Amino acid sequence: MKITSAKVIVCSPGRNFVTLKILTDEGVYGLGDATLNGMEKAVASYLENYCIPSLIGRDPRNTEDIWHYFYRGVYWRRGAVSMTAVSAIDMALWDIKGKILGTPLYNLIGGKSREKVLVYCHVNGKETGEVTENAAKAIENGFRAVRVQCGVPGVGHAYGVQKGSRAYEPAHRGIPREEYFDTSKYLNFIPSVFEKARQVLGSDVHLLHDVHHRCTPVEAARLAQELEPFHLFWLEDPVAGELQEGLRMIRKISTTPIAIGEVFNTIYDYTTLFSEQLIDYVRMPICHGGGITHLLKVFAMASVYHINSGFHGATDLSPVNLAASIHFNMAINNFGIQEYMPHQEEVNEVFTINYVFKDGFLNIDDTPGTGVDIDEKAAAKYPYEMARLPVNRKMDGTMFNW
Ligand code: EZ4
Ligand code: CO
Repeated sequence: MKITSAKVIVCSPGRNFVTLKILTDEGVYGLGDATLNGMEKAVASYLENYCIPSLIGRDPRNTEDIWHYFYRGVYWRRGAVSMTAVSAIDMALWDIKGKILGTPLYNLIGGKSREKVLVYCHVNGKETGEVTENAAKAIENGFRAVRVQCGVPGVGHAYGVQKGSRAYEPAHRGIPREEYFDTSKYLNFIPSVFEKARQVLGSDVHLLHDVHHRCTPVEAARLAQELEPFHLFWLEDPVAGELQEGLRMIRKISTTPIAIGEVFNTIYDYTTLFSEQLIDYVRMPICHGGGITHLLKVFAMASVYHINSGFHGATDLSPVNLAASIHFNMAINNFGIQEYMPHQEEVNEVFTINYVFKDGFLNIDDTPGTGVDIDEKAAAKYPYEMARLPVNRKMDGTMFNW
């Protein structure tokens, strides 16, 4: 069996997506998600100009060798752009493997450890009352876990909080916007939101919060400690992760569980975090973290240290990635939770999906491979348009040093 060609499909049904399609001499093809929010064309170019030419003629069943070819075989290892490309190639090859063997992806990586996957949704609002109302609605709609973000008094635009009634989307068309943030106002305010949320929502629902790396270690430790009485499921990205040792201070001071890694891309970002048990959940998604092949290794190592999955699943990751995440979560023992934000309607014109949300869980069917398909004609109706994530400054204009 041989790879005969591959193409990169860039489209923008409401937001930009990059999809890799690998075709074979047996007529079977596989799909991988290569979307990197705000850097789509960089990944597309790396795939088209450098990766695809050396994929042609290889046997697509050799997922392990091909992974090492594109990771260790390349002099300039790691980095978000190249790892997104490696991930997309790997996902597409596992999709092909499932299709030729006639079985869903989860069967290739351990079978079912559970029947369905617990998810959390996003809830936010401009002020505490709106947030708790929206959370109550989410719980009524079946969610058992909600991520709570709230506007901060005195801060014009808090990242992670949607504007008006539009679907939440942190990237904006054109060059990056510059936004302003005040960590001290944020730290003073956020514990009161969770106090109110627990009063209104009770203790059963899982509450999560995303700091989006906006604290120093000592600030994050204070926040984790002050949130302790409200028993969060997790506190996400409390600090930027480049300095793994920075997590030590948070751990020493608080029992609030920690999730990190949506911007990480290899196991080497986690070695200290795992071996010193500084975190509880791994956020690194299939489409940025080296695909199925690499994440199987990451989660084998994580399981030794009682660390579970908590994959990134915002709407800037395509349905191909979400389906792969569900398969992965179905199969591994150390599953934690999956982030789930439903995609906009237009996205479903382009991608056919094989998963469904019910009563707080995502369920996936037994279509062979990953089970998601792309309609290239529909994709062509939505051409790419540049959109970037914001740049952040302190209130006095200083670039943040998180
Ligand atoms: O900011 O996906 O946990 N979710 C998040 C997301 C990220 C975006 C960045 O592309 O932090 O909202
Ligand atoms: Co996040």
